[in-house]
Amino acid sequence: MKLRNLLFAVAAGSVLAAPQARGIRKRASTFEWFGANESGAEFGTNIPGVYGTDYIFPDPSAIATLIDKGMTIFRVQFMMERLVPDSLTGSYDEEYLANLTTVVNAVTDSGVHAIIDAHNYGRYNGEIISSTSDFQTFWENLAGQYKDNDLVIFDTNNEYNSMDQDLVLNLNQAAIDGIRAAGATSQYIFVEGNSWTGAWTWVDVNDNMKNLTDPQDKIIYEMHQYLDSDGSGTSSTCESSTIGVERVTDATQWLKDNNKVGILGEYAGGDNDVCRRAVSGMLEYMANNPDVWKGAVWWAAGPWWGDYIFSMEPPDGTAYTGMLDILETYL
Ligand SMILES: *[C@@H]1O[C@H](CO)[C@@H](O)[C@H](O)[C@H]1NC(C)=O
Ligand SMILES: *[C@@H]1O[C@H](CO)[C@@H](O)[C@H](O)[C@H]1NC(C)=O
Ligand SMILES: CC(=O)N[C@H]1CO[C@H](CO)[C@@H](O)[C@@H]1O
Repeated sequence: MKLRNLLFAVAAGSVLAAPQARGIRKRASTFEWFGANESGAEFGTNIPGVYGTDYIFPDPSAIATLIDKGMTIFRVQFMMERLVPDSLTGSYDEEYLANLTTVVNAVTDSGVHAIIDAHNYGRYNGEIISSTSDFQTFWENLAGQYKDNDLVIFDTNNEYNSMDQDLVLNLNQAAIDGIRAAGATSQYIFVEGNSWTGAWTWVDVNDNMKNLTDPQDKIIYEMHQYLDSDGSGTSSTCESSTIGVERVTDATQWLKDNNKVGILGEYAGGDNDVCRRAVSGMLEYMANNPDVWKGAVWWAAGPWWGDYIFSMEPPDGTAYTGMLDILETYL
């Protein structure tokens, strides 16, 4: 795998003519992981919805293109209601599971990591998940499906928000306990916090998350950070050219103070000069703190983004053509 990563780095280096022309220098990556979200299977509001109409699975050939660029991690979204239609502890829609597994295997067969992201905001069928025991069973069952694949990473849930803070802690702990109970002992677990797991509010909101425990000691704190004025990731305008660093500084100190490690599981900025500076400044700052930051995952690639402001989908996504040169300095 190390050799493979080295080969990717060499391959990425060969396409750096354009980035250098835009004033970006190649630096040796300090990140363990660097990649993109792979969206589609969680799309739409119809449940279960119709494959090809309401939702789609990511395209393995597009993922292969990003791997060739040097990306080493992909966060694959899915919707829990589609995977387990009856209840959190119920049986699978086997076809949806098989389709998810096809994407996961396409990633891991290439020797890079796949994050399985339950993209549910701490909710199931619109209700906040309140049973930690059901949630533990959900994760024990799902981890059982992937326990022999070391390159799978479990992401307990996307962006808990507007929930009781103890419940967020307890749901994450239940997920960890379920995953380990399934015999999945080698995989990393990405935990997320309340308030959409924002890095900028992490210290104020999610301090109790330091109490999570894992017998395998493989917890990674996944935070998200957007750089528009309200931090929602809905505008291509960034607050300032230094906003990236500013918004992750306190969280960086929290990780250091508590001997934790983190990953930026979602981030993005529009294809414009202010955002380019804001994104590269943030990544540079994180790369200079490699003891606590293990990587960053762009939001987002996927086949259905069209002309979305942050699309990393080859061959013509806005960020793929406009921002990848910045990311490539870290690949
Ligand atoms: C799974 O993917 C196949 C295409 O590969 C599609 O025909 C089928 O409808 C999908 N099923 C689900 C439940 O997503
Ligand atoms: C965290 O754990 C410590 C002891 O291990 C305990 O005193 C404290 O109350 C816990 N905090 C939260 C928010 O659970
Ligand atoms: C910031 C952002 O792009 N958020 C998106 C996250 O993914 C969900 C579902 O895929 C979208 O609805 C959000 O807009």
